[in-house]
Amino acid sequence: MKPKLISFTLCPFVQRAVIVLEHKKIDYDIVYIDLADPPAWFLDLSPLKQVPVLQVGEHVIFESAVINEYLDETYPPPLHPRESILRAKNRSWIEFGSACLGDAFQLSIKETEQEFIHFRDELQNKFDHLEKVVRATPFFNGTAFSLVDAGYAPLLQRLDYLAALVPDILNPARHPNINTWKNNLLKLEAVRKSCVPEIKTLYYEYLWKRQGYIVKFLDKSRYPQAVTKSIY
Ligand SMILES: N[C@@H](CCC(=O)N[C@@H](CS)C(=O)NCC(=O)O)C(=O)O
Repeated sequence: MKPKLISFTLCPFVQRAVIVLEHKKIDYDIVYIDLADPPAWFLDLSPLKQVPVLQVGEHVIFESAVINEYLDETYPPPLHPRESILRAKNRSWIEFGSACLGDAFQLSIKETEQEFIHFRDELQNKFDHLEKVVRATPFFNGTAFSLVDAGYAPLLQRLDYLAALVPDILNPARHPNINTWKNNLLKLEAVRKSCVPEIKTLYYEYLWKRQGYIVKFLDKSRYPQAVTKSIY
């Protein structure tokens, strides 16, 4: 049964699942919805009204980490480590990645410099922990690409875009392993194919629409001056 993924172009959580679909070369369909104006069928389908949702026949699976576990169990080769203790640790770090995505999102939309700095520091402090466990040779666990890599690539891609505006969002001197890991992940074909080609432009347009503190660093001449603030 060909899985169908319900997506929104800018969603990093959907990208986690697309990376696994692409890496495993699974035949899948993808349907994009507009989260600002979600269709009725989506609101019926998605219990949390969120993407990603994976439809497999009449079955509906939601939550990116759960979708990736399903894909990993169903389509060989397995991407999680074989040893149960390592698998459990990888799952813990995938959860941690979701918390980092939360900080990255907040720092990209908060309106004051103080709030921006707060979430930047939250993220840096979390990265102090992550730095100690990332091998980056070239992947999180070492040589094998695994679900935890798919869990972080969308975050690291967005941080790369944000750091192009405010360099100290990423700190290679403080987090050298994370920096190397980011560069290794962003080169992968599955990661490049996990989003629409115009993602960077769409991401900056999204920042502009949110009008957080960070838009101070965008080239204002490229965006409409009359802004209708939108959350999507
Ligand atoms: N914990 C969820 C988070 C998914 C999520 O936050 N999706 C956002 C888009 S990136 C969404 O659908 N937001 C719509 C809403 O919350 O109403 C996962 O890992 O799949």
